[in-house]
Amino acid sequence: MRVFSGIRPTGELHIGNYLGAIRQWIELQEKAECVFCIVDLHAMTTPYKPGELQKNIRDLAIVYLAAGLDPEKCIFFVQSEIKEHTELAWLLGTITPLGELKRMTQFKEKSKKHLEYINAGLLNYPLLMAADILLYQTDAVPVGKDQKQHVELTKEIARRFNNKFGKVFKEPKVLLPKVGEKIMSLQNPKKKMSKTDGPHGYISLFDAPEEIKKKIMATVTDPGRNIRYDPLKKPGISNLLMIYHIFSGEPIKKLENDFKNKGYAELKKSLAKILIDSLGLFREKKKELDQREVYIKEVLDRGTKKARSLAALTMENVRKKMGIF
Ligand code: AQP
Repeated sequence: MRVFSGIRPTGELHIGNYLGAIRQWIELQEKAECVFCIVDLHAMTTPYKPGELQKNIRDLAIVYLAAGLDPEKCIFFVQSEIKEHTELAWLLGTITPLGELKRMTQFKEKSKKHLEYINAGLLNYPLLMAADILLYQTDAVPVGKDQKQHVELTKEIARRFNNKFGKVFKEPKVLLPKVGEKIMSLQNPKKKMSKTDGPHGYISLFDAPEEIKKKIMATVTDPGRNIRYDPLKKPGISNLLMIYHIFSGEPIKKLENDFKNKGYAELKKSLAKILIDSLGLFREKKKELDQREVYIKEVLDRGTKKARSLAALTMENVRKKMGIF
């Protein structure tokens, strides 16, 4: 089975990115051929600082390594290093109706969020994502729930291409985590946790213990004192219980019981401790990797070489089928 996924180098990674995507990747690298990308071209579709992009790419490579991805078991590389991604995205655009791109939830949400920056790249994001996935003959794409719609569109595009020009692409399926597919913002539990929403809404994988404690204690919760998992009526507390459950391994029912006659503050204090302990390892590994510039470059270069040969094979086939050889 071939697996592909990627993350935008747009800043600090948070526990939502970890639980929705990376945690699945770590399991998958043991049983599938995995290709994990740092999708820098996607990062340019929302406001960004060119002077910070290279640092963000390097930091994301460190996250991949610190989280436990093993470059001996999977390929990882930077998207813009392989020109086939943009070439295929263009070609896929010629067979994709405009209406399908306009109805994508991410396009609508990000257009609302960045009114001054509604660029064509944002609209075409799913085409580039489809190219990323289809170039590697991907069977499965492990992502959080917010990206499900894009993977479904990719499948549709692959099917349309194969019907029109002859079979080239596999039709990929989406892989959502069993739990944690959508971790909510700490400041607004009705919205998903997001890197670009400001640091108070998320816990970064590298936050210091005192920051973790401060952010968890300041989490927006719900009226009342009852600690009960009910995402509709109690979105704030349910989000905290879900995070607690995944990091501690304790069933939610047991947590509800343990905190039955205790207040929200008790739950928050205990969760902060769990997070501080769980994320301690990331911080240590990051410190070590920060000193290993040459190694990180080598890992990415090696990944680029492997990915490039896979991408070139698919592209040769696409070009032939579309009549541009
Ligand atoms: N809150 C979340 N819960 C579960 N999974 C999540 N993902 C993102 N947020 C959550 C998953 O993380 C992967 C990487 O996402 P991305 O950086 O490529 O883009 P994104 O979905 O736009 O992530 P952010 O954090 O919201 O970043 P910004 O603020 O830059 O847009 C994906 O698999 C995603 O599903």
